[in-house]
Order: sequence, then C-alpha cells, then structure tokens
Amino acid sequence: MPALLFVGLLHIGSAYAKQANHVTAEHAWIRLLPGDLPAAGYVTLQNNDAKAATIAAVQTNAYTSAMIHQSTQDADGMSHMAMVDHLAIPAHAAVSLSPSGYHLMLEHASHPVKPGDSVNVTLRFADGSELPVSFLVRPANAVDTN
Ligand SMILES: [Cu+2]
Repeated sequence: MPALLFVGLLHIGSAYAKQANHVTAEHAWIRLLPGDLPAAGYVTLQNNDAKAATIAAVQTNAYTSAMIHQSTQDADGMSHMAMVDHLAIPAHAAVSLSPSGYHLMLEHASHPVKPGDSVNVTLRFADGSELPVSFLVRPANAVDTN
C-alpha cells in the first residue's frame, strides 16, 4: 500500500508533533560555562504512563548542537562522558539528568546566553511526541538543587 506508507512518512516529518502528555519536566536548568565551552542541561523527567518513554532527540534553537551525554567514573576516579542515542524513562518512574549522570550537552550558542535567561529545549520521543521544556540558565558555580 504505497499511498498509506507515504502518509505515514509525512506524519513522521510533521511540524505539528503531538505533545508528550505523559511526561513532565521539573527543575530544568542549564549550567553556563565561560567562553564557547559547552553548557550542561539538567532536568528531572517523570513518566506517568504505563509504558516507557524514550527520548530519541533533543533540539533547541539556542545552540547549534544538543546531545544527551552520560558521565561515568572509572575505578581510579577519572570521569568520562559518552553520547547516548536514546534515553528511556521507565513506566511510572523518574529519570534525573544531574551533574553526576546524564546531562544535555549544549554546544556553540547561536546567540549570547547569560544567567537568568530561559532556553527552550524540545525533547523528542521515539513515538514522535514532543515535550517543550524551559531551562533556566544559571552561572558556572551554581549548586545542583535537584
Ligand atoms: Cu557532556
């Protein structure tokens, strides 16, 4: 059924994606670093659905690159960051993006960003739904209050 397939593809590319109703975001903030160093985004995501919600992409107009990273520590205390393609929030559970674990890595601000600003970031889920989240920009020495 080629016609149906075509409609399906159009839907995936639609700018009018449905809102992700089952996921809520709290304590969304960005730690700003000096110069063109990447900024880190932190947020607590709660999934109120009976099935897992998987973040498949992150998008913002404020930075030219937005990714999900995971920080891990070696046995010798060295910390590393790796890019994560998909981040699943289990059913009826919360996942925190926090300084010791997952975070959004935001690189190359497309306009000057300063503490006190809000940066809008859209989380896109694997089912095509989207969650727009407003992140409060805080200075480099901000304390994690999640
Ligand atoms: Cu990172």
